[in-house]
Amino acid sequence: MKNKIDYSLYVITDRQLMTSESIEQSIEDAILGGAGIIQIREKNITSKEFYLTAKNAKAICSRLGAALIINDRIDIALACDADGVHLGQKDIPVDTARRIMGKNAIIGASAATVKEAVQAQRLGADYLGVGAIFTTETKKDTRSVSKELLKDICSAVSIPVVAIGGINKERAYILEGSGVKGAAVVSAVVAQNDIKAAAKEMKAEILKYIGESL
Ligand code: TZP
Ligand code: MG
Repeated sequence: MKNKIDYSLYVITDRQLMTSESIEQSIEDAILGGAGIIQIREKNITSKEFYLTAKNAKAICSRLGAALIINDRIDIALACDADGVHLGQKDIPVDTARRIMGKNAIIGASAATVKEAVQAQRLGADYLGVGAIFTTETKKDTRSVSKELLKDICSAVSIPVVAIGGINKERAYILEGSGVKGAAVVSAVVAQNDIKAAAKEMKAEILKYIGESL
């Protein structure tokens, strides 16, 4: 799984913003629209609810051939046999997560500076989420990353980088020439009326600017 992830369209769930009846439906529709990697991001539910959602999500991702990443929670990722975990600068360190999860887990890290990016790679991260590229209503405590800095980060590391923060169809142009392997989006997909169609259109836009074909 780990070596053949399609990072081009990375969709992150959001219970508050989603137009679907359930997280599971958001995930299924996003994958059917072309997402190769899904992250479940939950901030306000119980561990039990998180686990049950993640377990259902894992079954959907396995059936449809997408990777499942859990935000923050190594315990939930292990419990539901997810493909990996995504860690911010305030979460458990990447090398510690690696020790707990093993070599096959996909460990992603957030970085907003070259120093953080290089450090995350050195500690064993498999990919980086870099942003916020644009201001976004979806997450309050973001740091801003310019196109220049995004490029510098991509040049400084050899692992895949995905851009995040306020990226939508109209703003996918920012990816051009940056060196990213894709974009991670919340509202541009899960907050749209037709999640599957939004994912399909978003993926086409991303591929147009990162220079890969569908
Ligand atoms: N991390 C940095 S920005 C962001 C996260 C989780 C939110 C991205 O959401 P959107 O709706 O794609 O701007
Ligand atoms: Mg986090």
